[in-house]
Amino acid sequence: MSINKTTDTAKKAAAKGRNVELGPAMSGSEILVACLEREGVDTIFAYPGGASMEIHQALTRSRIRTVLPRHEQGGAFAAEGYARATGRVGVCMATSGPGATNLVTGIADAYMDSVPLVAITGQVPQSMIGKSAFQETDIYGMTLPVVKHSYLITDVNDIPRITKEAFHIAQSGRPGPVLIDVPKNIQQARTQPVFPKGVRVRGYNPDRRASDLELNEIVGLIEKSERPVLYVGGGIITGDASQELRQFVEATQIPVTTTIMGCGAFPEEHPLSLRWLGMHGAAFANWAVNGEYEPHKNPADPLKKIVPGADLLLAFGVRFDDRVTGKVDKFGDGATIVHLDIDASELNKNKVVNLPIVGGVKPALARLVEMLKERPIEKTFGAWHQQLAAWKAKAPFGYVVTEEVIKSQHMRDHLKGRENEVILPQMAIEMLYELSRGEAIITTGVGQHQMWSAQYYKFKYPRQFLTSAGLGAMGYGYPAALGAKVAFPERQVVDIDGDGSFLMNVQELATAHIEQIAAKALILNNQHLGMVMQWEDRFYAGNRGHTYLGDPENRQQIYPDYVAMCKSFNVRAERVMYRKDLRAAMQRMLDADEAYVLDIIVPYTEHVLPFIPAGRTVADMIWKP
Ligand SMILES: Cc1ncc(C[n+]2csc(CCOP(=O)(O)OP(=O)(O)O)c2C)c(N)n1
Ligand SMILES: [Mg+2]
Repeated sequence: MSINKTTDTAKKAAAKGRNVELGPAMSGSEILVACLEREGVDTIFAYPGGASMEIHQALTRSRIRTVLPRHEQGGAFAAEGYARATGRVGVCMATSGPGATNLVTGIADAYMDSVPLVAITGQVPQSMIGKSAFQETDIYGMTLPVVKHSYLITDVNDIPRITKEAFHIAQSGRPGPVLIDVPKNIQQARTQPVFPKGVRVRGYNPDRRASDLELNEIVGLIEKSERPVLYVGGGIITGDASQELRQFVEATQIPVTTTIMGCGAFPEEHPLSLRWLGMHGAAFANWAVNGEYEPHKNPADPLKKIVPGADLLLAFGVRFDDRVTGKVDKFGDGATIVHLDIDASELNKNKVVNLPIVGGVKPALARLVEMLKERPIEKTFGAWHQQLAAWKAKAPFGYVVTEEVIKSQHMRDHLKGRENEVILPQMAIEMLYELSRGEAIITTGVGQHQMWSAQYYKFKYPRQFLTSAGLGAMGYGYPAALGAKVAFPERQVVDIDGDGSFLMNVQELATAHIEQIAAKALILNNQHLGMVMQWEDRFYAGNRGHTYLGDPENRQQIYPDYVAMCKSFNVRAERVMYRKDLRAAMQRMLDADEAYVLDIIVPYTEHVLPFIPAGRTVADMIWKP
């Protein structure tokens, strides 16, 4: 056992009663697990291998629950699901090489959507690094562009400090993923650990606050405005500011639209909710922000605004993502834009705004509410609310069962003479909303079903809708549901998935069964990569470029057979074809106290509407069903 200078100093510090705890001598692996325990970690999603099995050995002696996913990507997504549902750090772990690279998509996802994640990877022994050793990959280098921070541990004595910093960095300020790469010799080295109680990272100051001067300016802008709109996002949820947002909205009567990341940040049934905006968002939200234009057939035609949109856009905890803005210079072009964000690097990045403010949304909204008590807004924005009501009435989310659907070969193949009993994907989600009374935690894959989930399930609470928004990673839904269900065993957790997305992490059915995690999956099975197919229909004259998922030799059959597949995993499942059977089947799924898959056969001919084609403006929005 070697105790180096760091430890000696720290030991002395401990002896002097400084803010540290001195542990008994143990291995690096044991120290790491002890650190996780001190961070309050109750669950880790971890898949072992040669370079991480030492840590698994230590985990067997810990009270931390280790969930064994059946693929590291599933483990990373599950950790994210846990983190998004709780707001606490999600923890996943993998071995070096392929185990580590399998985590990368999850890490990138956490980065894009600001999810607090600590990803631990085993690494080959330090003496082997750089020698193309068996299962060596430079995971530190590979993940550099998609982490908030990362560490390669080179001294066993650094484990407590690094772990403490990693958790602090992952969850403070704008949350994100932190990677800790641990060489095997460090895991095996022994020392007497010194656990710090506090943490300070030089140069890192996540607690930024807007000044009163800046906030006063916002109040002044509201007083001058006739048509204000709040455009809020995931920052409200990660910043735990929903309560303050609601108070601010009620004090000002300013309507709220959210990003997809922000779904649930403000109750979607509230009269001042404009639901979510952007490419597939509510037409009325897009008009509220941008104004209504004369329908625009040809991108070269001049734009003609017929009703003005917002004159003040309060962009709080958002990042002007292209799926929200479309053609960015036209976005909110009639408005004075205030952008408030904890991450200074987001300000003036995608959109140059009139008033950029660095600061956390929670303290800013709380302070604004206080200021408004002393200086209430005199206006009630009556005319603006009337205009918004007119837009809501003109273009609510809606769908119709068309002749095209009923007469399609696909429906004739599968419904066999009872095509009138067709289930549209939108209907299934509406029914889930009704039967779960809007209380379920919803996860999704990526595609049309994801957009319809956000449209037809109305979210009441923050952390209720867990979706891969920025990265758009298919395969996210079911493992994320497992993570959320582990965190909240008493709540209903339902993955609304696509057949393509579900198949990407289908192995996690084994995790669900073996670990007894009762997450449900509702597959909207259209036998296609529906969202890509929609673009084919709109922009490539319907030419199918490898978007059919069924068996081309046998189009009458649903392929693959998810019910048979679930059977092999010992997971309960049933297939529903006809509308008359849907309600009872869905109720059976919701009532089950174990994992359950409902495979719902739906047409592939539906398109998600509204639709603003990428890079275009609200004038190009297709919204009539
Ligand atoms: C990992 C990954 N690969 C490819 C894509 C591109 N992509 C976006 S949506 C989509 C189709 C998804 O199909 P499905 O899960 O069945 O959902 P649907 O659109 O049919 O509802 C594809 C292939 C992606 N988002 N993620
Ligand atoms: Mg599909």
